[in-house]
Amino acid sequence: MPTNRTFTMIKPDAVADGFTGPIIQQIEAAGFKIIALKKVQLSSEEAGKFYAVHAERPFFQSLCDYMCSGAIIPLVLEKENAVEDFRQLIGATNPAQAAEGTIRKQFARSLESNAIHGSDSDENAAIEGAFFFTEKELA
Ligand code: RTP
Ligand code: MG
Repeated sequence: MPTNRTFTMIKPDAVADGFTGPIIQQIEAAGFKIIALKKVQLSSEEAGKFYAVHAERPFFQSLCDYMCSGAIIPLVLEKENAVEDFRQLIGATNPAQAAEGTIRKQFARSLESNAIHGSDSDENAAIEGAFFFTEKELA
């Protein structure tokens, strides 16, 4: 995947709360182009695989239970400086600490149910995008 791309998921809390539309609107208004988008429900096993980097953390099981508790919307996005700019747009992991106007500040419920994911590096964006989408879907 080119380095001007990032990967995101609208998480189960935000999908259930009816915030998919407003969140996508803000993503596009911030200059990100949607390359790929779908709606899926993760199995517990898939959630564990996606968040394998956190396998030793105390919140891992709870995170996996949450991530497969309802539908999610994975997307691949394109913009110059995509990874960094998208992390700015979504705000801090804990919505209580997220800056005003960020997506997590506006739409997240809690530290765990924090509305949206954003890849933390170009390398992980490519890995995470390939987790959900085929090469053809990303072309
Ligand atoms: P993400 O990967 O989802 O974009 O979030 P992040 O980089 O801001 O945060 P990260 O440290 O990668 O954590 C992944 C997700 O795990 C949940 N979490 N729960 N209970 C807790 O202490 C805790 N800490 C993190 C959140 O859903 C977080 O986004
Ligand atoms: Mg992370």
